[in-house]
Amino acid sequence: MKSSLIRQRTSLQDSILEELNKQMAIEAHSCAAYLSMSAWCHVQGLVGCADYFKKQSGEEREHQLRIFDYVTSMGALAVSPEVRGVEANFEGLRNIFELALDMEIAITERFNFLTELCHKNKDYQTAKFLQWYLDEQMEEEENARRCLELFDLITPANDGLYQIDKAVAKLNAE
Ligand code: OFO
Repeated sequence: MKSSLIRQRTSLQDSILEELNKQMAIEAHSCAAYLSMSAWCHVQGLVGCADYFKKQSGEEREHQLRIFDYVTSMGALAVSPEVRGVEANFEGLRNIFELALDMEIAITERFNFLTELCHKNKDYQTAKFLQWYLDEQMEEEENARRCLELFDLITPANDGLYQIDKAVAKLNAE
């Protein structure tokens, strides 16, 4: 490869690059996990929830690519992640909602950690880039929490599941 084609790394420090690549892998895992939840909902006939989780999956892919674009635009190497350990079977819809909320809370904690790391290393540019994710996580956690609330508000007998499915479908439109 001609050396003129190799881009110079700029201000992105190794420790931050490593964590951003790790975060891309986490977003890719969330993307696959939501798609798996969507598939499960589909075979249960819960099409509203299936559409909701499919949309969530697409958003996680966008989150991954946003980091990919940032890392590459900084002249550093973005690593395309391998995705493993995606659950395909679930105990029920409530279990899925609980897993989704846990996943989003864990991701919020990751972005808090990443932002703190940037401040410690005086990388204010990446800290600014991460602010979008912190805002996004508030919304993601709120939706995941709302799904669980719906489950508790509407008795999950058979007709209750139908109502939950319709109510979750509306979250997509908001
Ligand atoms: Fe990308 O973690 Fe949810 O939003």
